Amino acid sequence: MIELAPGAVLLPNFAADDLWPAIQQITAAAPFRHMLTPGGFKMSVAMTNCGPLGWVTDRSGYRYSPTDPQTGSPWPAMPPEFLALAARAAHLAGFPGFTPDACLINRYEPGAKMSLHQDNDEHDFSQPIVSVSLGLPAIFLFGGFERSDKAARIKLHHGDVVVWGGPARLRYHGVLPIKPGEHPLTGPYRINLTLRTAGDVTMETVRRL
Ligand code: MD6
Ligand code: FE
Repeated sequence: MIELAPGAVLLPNFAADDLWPAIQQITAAAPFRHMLTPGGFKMSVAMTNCGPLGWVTDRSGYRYSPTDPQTGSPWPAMPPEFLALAARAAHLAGFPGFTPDACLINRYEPGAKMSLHQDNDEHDFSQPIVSVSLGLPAIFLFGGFERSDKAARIKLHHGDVVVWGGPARLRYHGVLPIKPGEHPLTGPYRINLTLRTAGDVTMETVRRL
């Protein structure tokens, strides 16, 4: 376990290939799609979700939704092995009792990236986020509390898990453009799972940037 900052740890090679069949089942029911930002740009990362709540974005803003806007159906169920892995990782990192209600699944093709952002659409910042990297490696940007703060570059490999919460919960972070490659499990992609507690979104208002 490697401490990245107070409240943030890297668990190298913590996740196993056995998550892959569940990911394929989820994406068969709720396929990856390139969502629109509130500003109207198509995201380079393709996304889907599982669990009671899913993170979505479109012209009207960022928010959590209990249903897939593409089908109107609930998101696929959270696989028990996702919950178990997330709880185990969070516990090791000092956050016992983590029970996520949302899992965003990101798929990066070569060139896809994630600009610096804060995860602040959740209602309960006392809960951590567990992030699982699979497939092609990525350079993760781990910044400070202002967008302009200098960001550390951390290479994330297949199986690496990052847990962050507490004093690190609102740090800016992002992912540099993925380099082309071929991974035995995921082929030409990097897959990232982020498990969160979104909280009560029944009175949800959307965040516009
Ligand atoms: C990614 N991850 O690794 C994007 N957010 O593909 C995130 O945006 C992220 O890894 C919050 C906490 C952990 C993360
Ligand atoms: Fe994030």
